[in-house]
Amino acid sequence: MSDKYQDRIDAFMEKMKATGAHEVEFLQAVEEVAETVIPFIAEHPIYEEHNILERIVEPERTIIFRVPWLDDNNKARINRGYRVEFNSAIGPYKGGLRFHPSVNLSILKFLGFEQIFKNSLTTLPMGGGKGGSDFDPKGKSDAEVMRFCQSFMTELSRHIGPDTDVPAGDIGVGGREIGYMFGQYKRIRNEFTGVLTGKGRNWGGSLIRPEATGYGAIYFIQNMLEREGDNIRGKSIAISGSGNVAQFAIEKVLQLGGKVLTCSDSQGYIFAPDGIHSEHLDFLKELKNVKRGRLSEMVQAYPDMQFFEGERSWNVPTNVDIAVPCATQNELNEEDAKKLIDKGVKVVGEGANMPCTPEAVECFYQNNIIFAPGKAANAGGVATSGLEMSQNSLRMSWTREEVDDKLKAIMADIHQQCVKYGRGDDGKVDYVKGANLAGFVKVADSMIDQGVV
Ligand code: NDP
Ligand code: 2IT
Repeated sequence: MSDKYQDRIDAFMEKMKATGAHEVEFLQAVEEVAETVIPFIAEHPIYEEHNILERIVEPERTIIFRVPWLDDNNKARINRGYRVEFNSAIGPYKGGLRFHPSVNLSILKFLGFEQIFKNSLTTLPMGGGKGGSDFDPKGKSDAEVMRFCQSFMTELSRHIGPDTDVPAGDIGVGGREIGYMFGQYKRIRNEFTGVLTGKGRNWGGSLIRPEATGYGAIYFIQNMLEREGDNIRGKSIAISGSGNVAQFAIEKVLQLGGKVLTCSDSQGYIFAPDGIHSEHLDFLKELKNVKRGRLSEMVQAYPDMQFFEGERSWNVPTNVDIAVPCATQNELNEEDAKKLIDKGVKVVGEGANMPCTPEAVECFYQNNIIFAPGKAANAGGVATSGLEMSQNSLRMSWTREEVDDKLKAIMADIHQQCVKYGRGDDGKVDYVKGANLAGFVKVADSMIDQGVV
């Protein structure tokens, strides 16, 4: 972050606010990119000549639609559906679908914008997109979720395709929802294609895709530690969330010999003084993925654990070496960052998208905490979606080991790209800068090659 360019950054952000001041999450994501990209552009005027920054912050297309469905009492219900097709310079739009009551256009634009850079970092040919709905799957029957997914896909199917736009899961969208949406797409189009990723194993899914985001985040943290001559073995780790990303981040930490002290859901967090073991993790997966229960139920089965209602994992009562937020955006603020620093945290890796507020990130930066932004650390999920697309095109499937090796190699490559673009004169790596610049250059150069479209 350079003071020299602050006026230009401020002027750019003022212009953004003039047309969309209410899109707070989107502005937050744009500002983080602008802070590193504007100084870079000043030194590389070709991007200025082609006005790339102003072009890249405008989605190519935004689709908003009504999603009518019948609940179990035959009452008509309505939700709003979205797909933000943000940037297709390096490949078909690619990115998840989120079903959560908080979903709005600002949140989906922030996620779609992040996805452009993340997908570029994976080295695979994928553009950026995101979509979803304010539908809340919690408390709904399987039949209600199916009817919602079918209605959502009835409209979405007009806009997507295996060479156009390939959605996947995100918060509230897992294997069950992808299955219902895939079935409806196939029925409407009479086509069995790789139009979605995160599919079931029997119908075109890739091994390791469910694990990929959590595993990838821990591989990335391992890469950062190795650069310091260290590793995860024996480290104490605070994790937030208890969904797809958190579950497999926990699993990989256990495999690498680390100790996970916490996980959480929207109602509170669990503290496991002796660490979460594989038996606990099996219980957690069953509880969240099959029974669709609440995390607080875990302490009934394991009385040695404690549940802190209404609190976040960052209140963990003991020291921690590493924090991995895996729940949602802005779930770790400046106060939380200070608490973690007081507890001895040395490394923070974002498993979720933008879970740390800008103030928290600044606090980590000022205190020399090694910090990995989501667009680098959680890119393993979409990278493995890219591998699923390749397998679908080849009409082949790779083994667990093959996919896992490719995932590891991609995470190591992303780490290298961050080091290349983010290393300072003192040898320290600014991973935010590195990820933004490495992600930006490939997309920007492709936009220049393809003209004003
Ligand atoms: P899941 O729906 O599987 O799990 C989400 C978890 O986060 C749950 O524990 C949920 O608790 C918690 N959570 C969600 N919203 C809130 C909130 N507003 N406040 C507190 N806790 C909340 O989602 P994923 O694990 O797939 O996604 C988690 C994060 O990782 C998101 O930021 C997502 O964008 C990101 N991500 C996901 C990828 C993927 O492949 N799935 C890839 C890359 C990033 P509760 O059950 O109580 O709602
Ligand atoms: O935020 C993300 O990268 C995802 N939710 C995964 C997207 C994908 O297409 O696999």
